[in-house]
Amino acid sequence: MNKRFIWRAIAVALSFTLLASACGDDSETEATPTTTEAAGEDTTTTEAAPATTTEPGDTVVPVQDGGTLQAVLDRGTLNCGVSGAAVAFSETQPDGSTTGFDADYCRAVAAAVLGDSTAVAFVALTAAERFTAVQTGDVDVLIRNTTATQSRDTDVGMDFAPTTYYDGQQVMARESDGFTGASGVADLDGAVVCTNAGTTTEKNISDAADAAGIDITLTTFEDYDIVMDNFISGACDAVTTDGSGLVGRKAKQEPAGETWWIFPPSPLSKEPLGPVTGQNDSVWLDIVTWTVNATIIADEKGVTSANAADMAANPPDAEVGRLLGGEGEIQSAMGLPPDAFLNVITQVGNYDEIYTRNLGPVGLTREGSANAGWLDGGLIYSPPAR
Ligand SMILES: N[C@@H](CCC(=O)N[C@@H](CS)C(=O)NCC(=O)O)C(=O)O
Repeated sequence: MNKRFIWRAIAVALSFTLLASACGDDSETEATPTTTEAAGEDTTTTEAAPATTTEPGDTVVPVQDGGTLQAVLDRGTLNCGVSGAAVAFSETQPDGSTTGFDADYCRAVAAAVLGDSTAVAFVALTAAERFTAVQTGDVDVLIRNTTATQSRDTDVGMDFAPTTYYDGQQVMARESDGFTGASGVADLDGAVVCTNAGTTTEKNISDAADAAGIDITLTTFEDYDIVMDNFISGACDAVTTDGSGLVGRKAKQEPAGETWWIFPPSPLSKEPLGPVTGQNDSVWLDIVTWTVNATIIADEKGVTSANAADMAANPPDAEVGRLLGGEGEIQSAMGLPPDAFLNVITQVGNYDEIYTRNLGPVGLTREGSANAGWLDGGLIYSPPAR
């Protein structure tokens, strides 16, 4: 290990020991399918999927029980899992309200289902807590900087709606520590690198350090606020998470007179972030999926919160007419009212409005990024409302 970092490794080990009892188990805590089944018995908002065994040759009937939709309609409120501490994505404000890009997607789902974007109960969850909350039905949907991965989709008991933000993991360190111009994991040899537990982040950085043939001290905390406290105090040489998270934290927390360097340009990983639902409620997954798609189609077609009502009355083309509830509407097939997506766009806005309002202020621009629309060279694309 590089000697200039050894004292920091000792300091962070001590601070970590002190914090461990307050933060609980900081080890990888993604819940297992066993947890899902046990916790599912307690759920009041979703029915656990029946245990089935499929033999070769069996006809597989997709589960379409609509349980979550009915639970939300009966309750009159959407329980939406967020971070509450993710800058520009979901931040709990001093007055108790929740703001941000992810929070607005919670509002969009509430507008689609309940006709009221304010009918949301935000549930702040740490990364380590979030999957159990989906599996048990404590939240109807999780919209919390969550990366879609194969194992989360297939093994952890969850389903993923379309990506709302294409991200990638990056690293941030102090320029005064000599990291100016650092561009790769190899520059972290001997460093104390901190992140939060229960994330793709902790696994990716270990893999990247191994691949680069360097030694790092990786320390995880349950809460990203504590990660940043340790970075600011100097106990961590570098922090790592989704690039959007680092940009947000730099915008909000960089002390005057100090410069934090975000290693450019290649991310360590792909982190496609999007909403998550409990497994095997295909009606509910359709609703969340098409709510996201509706915001993307509206963006592509120039339908905004300001003009959606006019566009509904005089649609510029048949797809916009269908999307906004006119003749040929297809929202009813999901159990939604025909004007569900008109409510989404008028009350919350299209994709660009949601993005620009929340992510623009911290400097996350769409132009030239994967989050540009597909017609502008980006990846934001929806299948047609047909
Ligand atoms: N996208 C990754 C990381 C998610 C994550 O926890 N990101 C951090 C940094 S943006 C975060 O949300 N922090 C806020 C918090 O801990 O509440 C994952 O799904 O595992």
